[in-house]
Amino acid sequence: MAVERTFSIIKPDATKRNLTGAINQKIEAAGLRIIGQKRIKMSKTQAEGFYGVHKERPFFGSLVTFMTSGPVVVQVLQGDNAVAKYREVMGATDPAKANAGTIRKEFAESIEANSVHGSDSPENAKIEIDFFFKPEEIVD
Ligand code: FUP
Repeated sequence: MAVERTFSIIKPDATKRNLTGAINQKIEAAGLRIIGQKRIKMSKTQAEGFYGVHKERPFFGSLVTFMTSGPVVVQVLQGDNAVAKYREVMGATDPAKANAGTIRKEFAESIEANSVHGSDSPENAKIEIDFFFKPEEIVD
């Protein structure tokens, strides 16, 4: 299986409740290595750019407000099949539909405040990693 990278965000609802370590534990337990990580406050411009694909959706404004409401931890994860594997560890977007043991089932508050983001394809992973990380900030 191919070694892959994916992009992750630990969202404001999770950093606020001191869940960074608990989430990282689930990431690492799944065999994914955290090869880049920094805690930032996302700007409105960054949040609007990052979620640009959703700009016509009714929840866009609220999502941007939420993502800029507190610190986030942006991460680069590496491992076999990292994109699909992290999506499994995260669980469904809506925590009510997420499988037992997933991050969103255990920690998410709502479909918006759902604790984590993970890229949905290797192509988007590269775009998202490049959006937030300089090459020298990733050490594998
Ligand atoms: P996911 O890939 O699981 O993060 O889900 P999406 O790309 O469909 O959605 C991105 C983000 O938009 C979600 F994490 C939260 C937000 N969202 C809402 O706030 N309301 C919705 O009905 C759907 C998504």
